Amino acid sequence: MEWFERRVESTVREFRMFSKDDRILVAVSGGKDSLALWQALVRLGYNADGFHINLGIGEYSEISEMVCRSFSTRIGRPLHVINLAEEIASIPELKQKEKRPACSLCGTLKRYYMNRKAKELGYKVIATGHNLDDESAVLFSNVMGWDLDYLRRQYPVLDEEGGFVRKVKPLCKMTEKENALYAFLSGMEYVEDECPFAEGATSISYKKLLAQLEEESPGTKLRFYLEFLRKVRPLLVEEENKSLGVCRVCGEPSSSEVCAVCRLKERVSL
Ligand code: Q46
Ligand code: ZN
Repeated sequence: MEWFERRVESTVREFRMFSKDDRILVAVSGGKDSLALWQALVRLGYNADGFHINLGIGEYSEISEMVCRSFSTRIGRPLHVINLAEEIASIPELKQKEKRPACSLCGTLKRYYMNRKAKELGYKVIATGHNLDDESAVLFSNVMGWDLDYLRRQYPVLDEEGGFVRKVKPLCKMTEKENALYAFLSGMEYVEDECPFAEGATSISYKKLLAQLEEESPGTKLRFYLEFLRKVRPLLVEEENKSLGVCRVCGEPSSSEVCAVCRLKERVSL
């Protein structure tokens, strides 16, 4: 556990994610990664509170919220909860109305409300529990399509910019296994079931491939990810300078006149 926490701390320092004076909002789903992150940050003396979005996905969401609430009590830090059904509509409802994959809607909405609430509540930084397995799988898939915009944005720190709160991934060097072990050793209760919509995620096949490579040659994942950060990403950043506007309706950052969530809201309220 000490090793884990030291490694989280050194990652935070290496990428200059935040300091002990910053107010940090940790996005928690109820799964082991995000709860491990929250606990590690608190134990390291960071000023970190939790934020949970109830997605309205039946029993899965009910249990997730409960787990987050009891974890918040356990570590003695406040948890902010919002309910998607109250803000706009639940994920299953939106999927029905929009005929779009649940995860793409869910991703947009999580990003939006996380950012919005962080600002409303006065937090300077949003921390998420993305791990090395997640990051290397996403990198793999972006490399397969040579998606330069996505590649450029793939960094464990996204600075505050044009209405976006700073976003960080302090577990980017930890594997899922390490997070699970930390959670286990802490005697933590977390949600083991996956979201019922998780099945079709394309990143799963990349995770499998990477796991196979890792098995044959340990360290592959970490090398793949860190060498990208060190050697390739700086080249991509150099020639980038895209400016974002703000949504005419809600004032959140958006590349179009009315942001995706406000357009969605308009459609579902018809
Ligand atoms: S919660 Fe949301 Fe995930 Fe469920 S609907 Fe898809 S994106 S799988 S991290
Ligand atoms: Zn908007």
